[in-house]
Amino acid sequence: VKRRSWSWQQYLNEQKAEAAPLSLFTQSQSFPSRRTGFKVGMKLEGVDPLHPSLFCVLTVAEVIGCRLRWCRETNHRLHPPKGHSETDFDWQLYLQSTGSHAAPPNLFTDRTASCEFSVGMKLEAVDRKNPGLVCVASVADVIDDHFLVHFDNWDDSYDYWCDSSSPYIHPVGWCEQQGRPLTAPQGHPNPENFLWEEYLQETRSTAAPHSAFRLRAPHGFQVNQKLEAVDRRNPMLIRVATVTETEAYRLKV
Ligand code: MLY
Repeated sequence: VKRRSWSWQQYLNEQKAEAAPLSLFTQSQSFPSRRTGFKVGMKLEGVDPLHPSLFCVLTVAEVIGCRLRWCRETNHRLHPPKGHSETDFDWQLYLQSTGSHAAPPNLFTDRTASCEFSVGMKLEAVDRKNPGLVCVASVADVIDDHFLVHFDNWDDSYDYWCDSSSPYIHPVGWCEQQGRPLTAPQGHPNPENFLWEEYLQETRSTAAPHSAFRLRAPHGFQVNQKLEAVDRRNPMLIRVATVTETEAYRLKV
């Protein structure tokens, strides 16, 4: 018996199912145009996925296709590696002393784009850990066209990075206009009657301008479409997957 490896085409025929069309994927989700140049051992700086407000010294620990696994070297602020001073961490000396190389800048996608958001601006944002809540939030950091959303008077464990096209952010006044409850900052004296005008004055801050918000188009995936997806419980694995539920900006795989 001739054994053949698993085939998408055969599977789709058997299942009478359709592959999600290529046009629905972003460029980075789509077929890579070149091999990644990152190599195991290269050093770089990056966000700690469990503490998105912190930048750390990282090492490429593994490369699979176009995906990198980071090994976090430290959890101090640029959180230099243990045993190095916070104030005068020197990348050059560090690379020399560890006999390692920095990942060359050309390996990073060029993000020369910018956005209208700047640090300190206020907005209304979905708490992605409690997606039913739209809350009083601030821009805590900006890098190119991405910014860090922070929830006022909460710790940074709810923070997340997004860009101006995110469906999770809204201008000041959005909840009122939509007739939806707005979650006031933690400890607010009168959370039921939170007033933006007052709060902006008290905190001497400004609202992010309406023009900064550029909601992207809905994703367009449909139930029953097949695709390949990273298993988030075991990110080593890329699995055969089916879209089972959709909302305009979210889908269940
Ligand atoms: N039940 C949760 C809610 C936390 C909400 C935080 N958001 C608003 C940033 C708790 O009290 O931990």
